[in-house]
Amino acid sequence: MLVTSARPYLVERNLPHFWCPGCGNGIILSAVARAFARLGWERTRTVVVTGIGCFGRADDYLNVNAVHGTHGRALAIATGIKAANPGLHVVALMGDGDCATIGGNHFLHACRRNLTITAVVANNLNYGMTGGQYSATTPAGSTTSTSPLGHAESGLDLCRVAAAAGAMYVARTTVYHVHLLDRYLEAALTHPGFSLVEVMSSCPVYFGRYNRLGGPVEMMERWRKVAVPLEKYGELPEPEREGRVAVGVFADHRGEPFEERYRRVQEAARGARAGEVSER
Ligand SMILES: Cc1ncc(C[n+]2csc(CCOP(=O)(O)OP(=O)(O)O)c2C)c(N)n1
Repeated sequence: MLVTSARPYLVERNLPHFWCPGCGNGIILSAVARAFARLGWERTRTVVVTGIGCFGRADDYLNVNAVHGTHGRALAIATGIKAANPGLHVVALMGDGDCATIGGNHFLHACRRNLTITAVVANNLNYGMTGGQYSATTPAGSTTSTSPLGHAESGLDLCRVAAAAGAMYVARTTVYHVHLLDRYLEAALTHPGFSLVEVMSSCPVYFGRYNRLGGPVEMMERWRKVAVPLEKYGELPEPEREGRVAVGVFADHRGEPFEERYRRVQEAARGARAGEVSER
């Protein structure tokens, strides 16, 4: 039933999608399409913006306006679109490489600026499309194609960064917890200001294989096991947090989004200009 209601938002002629068996991207894509359907968003007033990478191909399958941007720049493009036309629903779909790594600076400023844009990040903990290199979210010690002896850096906690930078709504879930994914997406898509839904996702072909996490089923099972509700995660002694992922809502604030502040500045500018013209 859910699939049927999402149909108008999917480009069925492009299906099946090109993602590998066991990849979490299809789960996230269908949740986004279902959310659009539940909210009844007009397709002509909805824009998805993507960068590059496996999840960056998501716009091929969504039957709304789409801009396929360059790696790391989805949020910069989304910012331009929303600022120019605040009446549009603007959603950026990105991988962790796209959002947290190459696009990290755009991400910080999008959180701080608080235009009403929703970022959906498929965090598979590596650069999937180019062969499993480490990204900014790859956990320390992980094996990737560029850290064959174990990753020496620590992974970035995207949700904490977003909350600290001022994003209005921030939540994390996994591809196993689809009910939470549906709930968080709907909350994010209807929240004024910048919102982020980070979805921990499986890449069995690279991250899973390099780290001996088993196949698609085992990786799915693993998300169930390692996910800990945010409140409980906070109570865990430091060593027990190792390998676990806090899921839940990291920020949920109400405030005036950028587009409203910007509209006032525009009005003031028009007023000043009109004054100048009448003085002449
Ligand atoms: C500016 C730029 N640098 C590097 C690349 C090469 N490149 C293409 S996809 C990709 C990795 C994408 O990883 P991520 O954003 O995590 O998405 P995933 O493929 O894992 O879904 C890279 C580095 C590029 N296309 N553009």
